Amino acid sequence: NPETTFSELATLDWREQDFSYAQLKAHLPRPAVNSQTAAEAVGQIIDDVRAHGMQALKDLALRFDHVELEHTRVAQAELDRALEELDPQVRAALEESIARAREFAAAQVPSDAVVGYSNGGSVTQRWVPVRRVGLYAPGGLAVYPSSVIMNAVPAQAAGVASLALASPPQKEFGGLPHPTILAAAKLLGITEVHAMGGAQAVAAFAYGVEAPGDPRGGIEPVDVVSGPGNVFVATAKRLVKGVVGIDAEAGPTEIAILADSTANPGFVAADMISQAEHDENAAAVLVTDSSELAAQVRAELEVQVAATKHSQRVRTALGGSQSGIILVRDVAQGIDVCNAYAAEHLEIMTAQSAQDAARITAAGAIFVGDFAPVSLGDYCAGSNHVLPTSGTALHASGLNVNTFLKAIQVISYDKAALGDVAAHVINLANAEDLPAHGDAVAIRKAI
Ligand code: HSO
Ligand code: ZN
Repeated sequence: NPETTFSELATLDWREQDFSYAQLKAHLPRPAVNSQTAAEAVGQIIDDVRAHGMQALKDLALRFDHVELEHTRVAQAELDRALEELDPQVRAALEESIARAREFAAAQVPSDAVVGYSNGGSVTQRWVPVRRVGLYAPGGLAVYPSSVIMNAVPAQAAGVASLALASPPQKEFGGLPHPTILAAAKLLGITEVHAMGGAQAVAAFAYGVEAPGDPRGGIEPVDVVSGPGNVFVATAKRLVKGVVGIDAEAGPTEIAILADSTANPGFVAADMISQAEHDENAAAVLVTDSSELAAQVRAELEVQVAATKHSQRVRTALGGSQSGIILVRDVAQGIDVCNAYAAEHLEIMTAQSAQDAARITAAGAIFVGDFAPVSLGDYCAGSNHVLPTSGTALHASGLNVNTFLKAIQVISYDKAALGDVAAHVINLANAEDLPAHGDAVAIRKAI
């Protein structure tokens, strides 16, 4: 029945197309590029925080958050209270999410790599955590305690000794960050929480804030700033990159689904809506070789979108140029499309979902089969939900323990071991016209 089909979603019929990889990339549904930049305003805020420290943070809290702060640092008693007042069901869910994420993060910790060469030469790759991490949790419209978990757990598993959390002060909570954010921090064992938001929070973490004579102290500079945020936070992270490390810039969320005629259209539609509900700019793309499934999904969307709470937002996201249904000849072509798209989240609901998943070479995370929806991964699968968006999964990874580790290579050679390769070093040094390099070996009389 054509009246019950969801008409907002575009269809791209590629069954007859033989796109090259480059053509595929050019034709994939992507958001219209947004060249708007907040760089100038953000640059001024960063300069202000560097010049005026805590006073700037207070002034900016008044200007942007309409809150009078005495200090950014949240008292321990407030963290305790937030956890005491947390809904027990939400607490139990956060605890399960933390336990699963911790188990998986612990398993990711890499071991040192050691190679011994003849005569006692060896090189070791040693993994060392960064000293301190500043984690940002947005406030206002998006309050995601789950993102506090996703950022903090891998940092803790990496062995980062010092972890600070920033979240914007909220007028309706007496100038404190949102209570669920505070409760999540308490559950995670984060004791240093600052009521600061936006670009100023990123600047305070990157450069530190001195507060001489203040009993609550200043803010120590961090080595890595991670966590999601609005355009100001994202711009600030880009501007301080290099001074500190940052996690990937995660843009609006994306779901791609590779499905064949065996997929359940109700599940497919529900999962598309689940990510479209985040943002009007969210992307939902269905890749299928079954025009029957495509029609059934449209019918499901018609019913489910009408019934969902954030219906208008979902309609806008599904109706945007970044969303659509791509019809392919067969699952093999579908896999090529998905590998070029490099979705943040890719679901595979095909007859051979595990085998098809094994052929995926680019995705932030892959959800295999009928019972692994993205929302499981958003909260409680054990995997991380901070994942590369807008095709950056072609080269980038989701947040994991490695984000917070550095590899240091350690070289140990004795005289005999150096003697084995001394002539080669000298010959290469001469070939590069850098004879002093060779002299540094020769002076050791290793040849
Ligand atoms: N799907 C989002 C993460 C999230 N979902 C947080 C719910 N809360 C980006 O991966
Ligand atoms: Zn989500």
